[in-house]
Amino acid sequence: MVIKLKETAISSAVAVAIVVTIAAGGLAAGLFVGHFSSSPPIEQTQVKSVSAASAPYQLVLVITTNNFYNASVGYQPAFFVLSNGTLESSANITIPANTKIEVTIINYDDGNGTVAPIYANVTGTLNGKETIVNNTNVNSTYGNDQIVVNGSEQVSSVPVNNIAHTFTIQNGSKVLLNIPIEPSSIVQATFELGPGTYTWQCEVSCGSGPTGWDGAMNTAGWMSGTVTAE
Ligand SMILES: [Cu+2]
Repeated sequence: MVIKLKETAISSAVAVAIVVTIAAGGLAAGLFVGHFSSSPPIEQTQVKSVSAASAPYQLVLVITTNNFYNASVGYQPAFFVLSNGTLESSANITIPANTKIEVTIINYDDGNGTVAPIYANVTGTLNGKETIVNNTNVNSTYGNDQIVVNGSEQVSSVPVNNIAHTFTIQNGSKVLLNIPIEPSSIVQATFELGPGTYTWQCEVSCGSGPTGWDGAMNTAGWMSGTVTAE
């Protein structure tokens, strides 16, 4: 009995699909061959191109801690690109040029470095802002800095002593993009880059050595790398 019901449901669904296909084909033929043939199906082409242009490109970066660097340095934090469910190297990040990029940075690290005050400001993003989705744990009310986080919070800067890492792109001394990232937080921002290859760098001294600028900080795929917009 059950099997028979399923069969009936499937065959009627197929029948409906065939009818719809024939109807759509007839409509399209009418538009092209009928007396509307001098004007193309404007509605359809416009809808397609607008939705494609306005959809931002999704870039997801993940910062993990305790990545083995080498025997003398030990473990270091590192940026990765989340791609099809896999953490891939952040050494050379490729994005489309002149396109809205919606970047989500998932940071599992609390950080232990210092940063120059200029990098406390959000720079180069839509409205000069970033959204901190959460700054300690999912469902927490207070983050480490005692900022109340109810779901998410839009900020144009982050307290300088509460930045674990940054995702920063500079052209010489000009800051093109700066996204400060709070400890154990998820940060979202939208930006756009013209074509070219840029250097990205975390500006928090989260690496090894006396200044914290060795190890991860000066190694591509850890706390620096390139961004190619093409
Ligand atoms: Cu860092």
